[in-house]
Amino acid sequence: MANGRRDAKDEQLENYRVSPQDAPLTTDQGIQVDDTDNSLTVGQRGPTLLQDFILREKITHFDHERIPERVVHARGAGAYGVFQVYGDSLAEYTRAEFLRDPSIETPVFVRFSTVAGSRGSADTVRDVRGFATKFYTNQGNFDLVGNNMPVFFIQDGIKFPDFVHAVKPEPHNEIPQAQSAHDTLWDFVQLQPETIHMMMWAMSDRALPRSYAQMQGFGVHTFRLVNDRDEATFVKFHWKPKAGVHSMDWDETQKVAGKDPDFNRRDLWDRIEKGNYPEYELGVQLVPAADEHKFDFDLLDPTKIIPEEEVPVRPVGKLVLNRNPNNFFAETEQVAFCIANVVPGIDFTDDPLLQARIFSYLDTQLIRLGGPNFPQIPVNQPVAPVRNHHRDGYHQMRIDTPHTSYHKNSISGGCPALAGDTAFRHYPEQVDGKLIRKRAESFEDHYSQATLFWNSMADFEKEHIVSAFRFELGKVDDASIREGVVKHLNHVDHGLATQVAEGVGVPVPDEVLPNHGRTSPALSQLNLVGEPLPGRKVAVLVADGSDSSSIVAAGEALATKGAVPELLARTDGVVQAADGGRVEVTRALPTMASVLYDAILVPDGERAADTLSGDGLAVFFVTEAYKHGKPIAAVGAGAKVLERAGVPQDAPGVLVAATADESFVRAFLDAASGQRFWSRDVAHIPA
Ligand code: HDE
Repeated sequence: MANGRRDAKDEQLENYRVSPQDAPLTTDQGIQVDDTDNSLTVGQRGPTLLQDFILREKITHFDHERIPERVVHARGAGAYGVFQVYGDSLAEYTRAEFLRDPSIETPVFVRFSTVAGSRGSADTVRDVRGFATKFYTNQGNFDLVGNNMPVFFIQDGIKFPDFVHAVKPEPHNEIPQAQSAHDTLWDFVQLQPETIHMMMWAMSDRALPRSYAQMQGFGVHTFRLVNDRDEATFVKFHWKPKAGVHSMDWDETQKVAGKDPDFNRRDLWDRIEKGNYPEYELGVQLVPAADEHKFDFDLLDPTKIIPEEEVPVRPVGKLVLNRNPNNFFAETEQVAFCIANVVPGIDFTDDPLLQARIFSYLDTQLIRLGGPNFPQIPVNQPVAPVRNHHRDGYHQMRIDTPHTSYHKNSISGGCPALAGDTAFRHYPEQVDGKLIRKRAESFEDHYSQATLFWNSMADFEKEHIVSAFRFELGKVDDASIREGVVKHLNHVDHGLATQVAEGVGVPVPDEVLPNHGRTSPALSQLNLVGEPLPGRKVAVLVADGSDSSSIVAAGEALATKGAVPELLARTDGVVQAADGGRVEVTRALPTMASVLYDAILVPDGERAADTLSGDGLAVFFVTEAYKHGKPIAAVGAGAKVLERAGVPQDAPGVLVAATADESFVRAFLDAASGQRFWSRDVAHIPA
């Protein structure tokens, strides 16, 4: 492990890691090979021979390298880690040992993803993010396959293919890639009002996470915890990031998609390599079985949250991601999550979306990973022992030695024997009813919680939501679809509908529908700041003549807090500091862009400030960062660069000081620790 200690999963994987450094190259058959650059030919310019098994094997293997990408969530990044509960407070609710016993460290693998884009699409698109966790518990694998938004687009899994077909690129020309701003998605939305609550989340800043370490995770469905006495408690699972919930600016995300399409993937990798391990707290909302019908929504409806103000989230444990995979394909691509993977003490509910998922995930792995033995792929193997009578199939890795492969048997002494009390048992739910195809009436209110979300947003969050709807619907060619969506928004909030209608050229709805006025403060990112400094990237703009004392003072303070200062100059190499010393440049300015950083510092130094003020790239760097609400600081002569960039010195989040003294550094760290400074007036700044 990254912290020097091996967990059970890491030890298991060690048996599969291959690194043939000092031994000669071989074929797959172990035959040593001395030339892998030239085919076997007749004479120097003659034909290549069919008998060249080295050529044939190399090409054949290459031809078969690809497997189907995931039908959704194709683009992702993963990491290993460890989960541990804080205490035994869940012992009365669940038989799951990893949730009851604080002495157990459970290894995990987490895969984050976007939903709509292909495997090679950009990270920073407007989309939901997957947050899937495989717990390798001592009672078997538990997969919590969640998202960074607590609700979903549809209520019944039978609609999933329709939804995915609508959001994916359109079938005739496969345009647009990884974007929801097109006719088919919004046509689906206008005809399926159950999507509206989720669309509010998808149009909010939650869809533009700055980092996988800075987004919440949600199990979405209501699950059950089941105790030793087979009593059940309803549960919603939450992940709360220690680094807080932070997002990017829409304009910024679009630029990052070009400047660094791997932005979130790289960020996750770098954080772990640098020891800035992403941390999340597991929280649970518990609802006693007797309270099932106490809410003004249905607990089984996955388009609804349980507001935290009604049922608080109890923090119960901690997840730390501390090791990067060794091989993307073997681990991150081949990991197979399955919502049906539950352990004793965790059970499903009758949520119709959840029920379809229980089928879908296993089914999809059969085609994606090519047969029923995918649980034997190293990343998927439980650390709990596996013994059963499943046999054969493509890619069988086990050599089962018994002469029997059936139960019951006497020949193998009845082995493996059936488990006793430790076996998985479903909650003995009482169910009775007629077979029907009809959505429950209790699932019919599609707007109240969308309104709750809207009401709970800070002003800047509301502005971003309006702009997002305007952008997305603005890309929809069919005006009747734009109008249809606006009519639904009118049920959410008339003000919202009016602003969107005005932006997309459709009539403002006449009817002013009432807004219930309720809020849930826990929904606003303003209240979810956390400890964001570790992993934040700070650009320090330097040139010959920069003052090294301000670079060192700010740089050291930032690095102590886990932030990552990078020195950018026109060219790579070194710059000569004002005191004659040499300052090493981290990256050349033309290879980077302000959108790849969280904050900017321009150190003191007359000559350097003159050079930077005359460099369009450096000036634009600062202007753009200002537009995106980032903290900007200048020391001494560095203020000239800000002036040239049109950055008002009295604007929120702009710091100018004569020297990089302690109070300046403290103020800069403070500014870099909050949300962005969204209140800046930036209308005059070109995109
Ligand atoms: Fe998924 N989903 N999903 N989904 N989902 C898949 O499984 C599906 C849903 C989620 O990193 C697929 O292995 C159906 C909700 C994540 O590998 C597939 C329905 C939530 C991931 C599938 C849903 C999710 C997937 C594609 C409606 C949040 C990525 C490849 C009934 C709670 C896992 C795969 C990873 C992946 C089906 C709805 C989250 C096709 C049928 C709700 C994070 O099986």
